[in-house]
Amino acid sequence: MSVSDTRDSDATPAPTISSEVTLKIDAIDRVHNPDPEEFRQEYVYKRRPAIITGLMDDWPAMGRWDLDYFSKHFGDMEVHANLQDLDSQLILGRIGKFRPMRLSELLAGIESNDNPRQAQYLRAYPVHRMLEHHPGLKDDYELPSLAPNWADIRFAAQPAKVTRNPASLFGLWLARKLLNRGSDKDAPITTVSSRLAAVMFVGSKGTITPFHSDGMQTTAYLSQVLGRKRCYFVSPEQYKCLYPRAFRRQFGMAQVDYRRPALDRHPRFRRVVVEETILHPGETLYVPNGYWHAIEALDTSISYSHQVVNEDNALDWLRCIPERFIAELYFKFKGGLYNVTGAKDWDDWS
Ligand SMILES: O=C(O)CCC(=O)C(=O)O
Ligand SMILES: [Fe+2]
Repeated sequence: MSVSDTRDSDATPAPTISSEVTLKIDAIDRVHNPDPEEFRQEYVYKRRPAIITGLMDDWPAMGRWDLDYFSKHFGDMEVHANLQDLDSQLILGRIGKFRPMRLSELLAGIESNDNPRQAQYLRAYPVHRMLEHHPGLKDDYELPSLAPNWADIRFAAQPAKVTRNPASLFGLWLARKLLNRGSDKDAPITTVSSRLAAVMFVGSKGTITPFHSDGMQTTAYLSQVLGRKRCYFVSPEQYKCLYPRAFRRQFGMAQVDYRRPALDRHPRFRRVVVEETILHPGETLYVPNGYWHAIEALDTSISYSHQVVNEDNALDWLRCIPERFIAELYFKFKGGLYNVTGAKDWDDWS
């Protein structure tokens, strides 16, 4: 497995995170077509983020996906556009407004945006809905064979190799049963469903997803098709520096604004150590479960994210389920789950 860490010689804008934190620039390993077992040893089990190169080399999406492609095939879909106001507080669920509109209208806005204080985003849109609309989309990409996904029917669940503990083995069996149901079936409300196995991101330069860790302890493989994205990472054990909201394992939402932190309210943020990298087209970002990340687009951008549950994190996922019911009630009480998480188009959470 060869590891490299070269920064592109292109002029890259200065980091936007508050200068109060310790920032490690270009701190994430790049690995080219890693052997799956080595990748697990070096990154998955050690819970280290990585950029994987070579995984998308054969994806037709690389030559196909641009704003015109999405307008042609999905333009008449009704979506919730996230209209981001970059001067406002950058906290998940608070960043700008959500407006229902046709995707074609949103794409036109993305194309013509020249206001650096605003950004338009189709954020975390469920790919299963796009596939229902235009089944040909499935030919454009491939799930990384590196990461079998129990939340997707195309991967048969593997017997557990990670433990001999009977209780854990039973848990893994149960998680597999709940997850491996096939993407054409209705999702029971008790699970992170196969419908959430993949989400799409299409946005203008400047879009932001503020610090969060992915809900229900899924791992993410974020494949970048168009444009560059700057990624900031905070390791799981530093979570207190980000002041997460309650139920951080189910909905990992930081309350600190990483660009303009209120240090009187969030003094621990000063102590955080942040790793930074820039993700380029053709590269796949591996985000370990529970790892905090904030992502901002340096160009007009299209990315495809696999949310993965398999034997590596299925027990963490399963443990989240009982608490999730309480979390849902709590956030509904706080003003509506959608308003809090900003996940407007996720029908599985309703
Ligand atoms: O690219 C983004 O804006 C966010 C991506 C992300 O958080 C994920 O794939 O888990
Ligand atoms: Fe994420």
